[in-house]
Amino acid sequence: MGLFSKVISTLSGALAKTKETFVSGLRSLILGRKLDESLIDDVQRMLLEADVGNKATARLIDSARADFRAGRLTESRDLLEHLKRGLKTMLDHDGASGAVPLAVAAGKPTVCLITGINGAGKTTSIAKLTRYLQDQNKTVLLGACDTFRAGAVRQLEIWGERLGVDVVKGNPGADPAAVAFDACKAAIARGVDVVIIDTAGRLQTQDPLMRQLAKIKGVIAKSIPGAPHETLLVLDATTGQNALRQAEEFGKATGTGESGGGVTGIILAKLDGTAKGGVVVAIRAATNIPVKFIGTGERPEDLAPFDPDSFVEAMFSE
Ligand SMILES: Nc1nc2c(ncn2[C@@H]2O[C@H](COP(=O)(O)OP(=O)(O)OP(=O)(O)O)[C@@H](O)[C@H]2O)c(=O)[nH]1
Ligand SMILES: [Mg+2]
Repeated sequence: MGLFSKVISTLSGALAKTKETFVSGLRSLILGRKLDESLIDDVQRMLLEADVGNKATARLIDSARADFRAGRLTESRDLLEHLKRGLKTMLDHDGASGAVPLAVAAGKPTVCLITGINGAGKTTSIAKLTRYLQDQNKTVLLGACDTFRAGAVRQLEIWGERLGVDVVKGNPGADPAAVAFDACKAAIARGVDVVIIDTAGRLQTQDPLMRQLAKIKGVIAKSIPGAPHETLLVLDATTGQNALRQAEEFGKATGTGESGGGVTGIILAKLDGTAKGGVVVAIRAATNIPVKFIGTGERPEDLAPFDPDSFVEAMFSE
């Protein structure tokens, strides 16, 4: 089996539930029926039910309808191919195909700040990201800046022990920005490649906590110019349209774009076990934040760079 097909078959297993509702549903809806306006209406409804979102659904359906009316799309089985192509094009970031890579700082270390709401999968995703970076022969240091939740530091330390990476921590209740500062300092002193900063869960509507996040960022930027190089928002795919709203609102609340500010990428966790995988399409259509990784389980190896082509192939594979 080639590398591409291996990736697809692994992904395909993780996406089983999404495939069941989304693609199998589409297939049984479309195949065997005549292609007409009412079939296109039914497909539209199905895409919305699969959490693909209003914007993305409108784009896919408008283009299918236009092609149907112009006589370019005549067979129902071609509609499936049309949707597949449309999804791939829509998921490509800024017209470029392939996964959007993690930023790499010009000098060491690269700083990745991890944020998201409570229980989204931040700490577990950090463990997975660590494993991913280790597989690329990068050295990693973790900063335990969730000084809020009892047990959060210990949870990160346990991952650190398992993965063989050091964790910088403060006293319980310590200022998370001070811990972030210490982590950056230690990373510079030890010459590690990447420092990953864990933070407490917060809602984008909690002003004091959002200000605290800004303070953490400010301190990181002061100790390492240009950092954090990545601010990764972890979203829980099982929450469907809620995850989409968080992407939109966290993006706004933290600003967008320039280095050191804004959400630079999304880790979409818990894609396994959910039928709402279509949300990745909704996020892509509604925000300009690239989904950089997808989480497909609770083990360190259950993380994959988000590659639109293999994702769509896996979704449509039988
Ligand atoms: N199935 C599955 N479970 C996951 C995935 N990612 C995280 N989890 C589980 O989700 C739960 C919460 O994960 P955490 O990593 O602790 O989440 P968090 O965002 O750090 O939570 P707080 O620190 O409390 O805000 C844990 O039980 C994880 O094992 C995933 O990709 N798939
Ligand atoms: Mg956590």
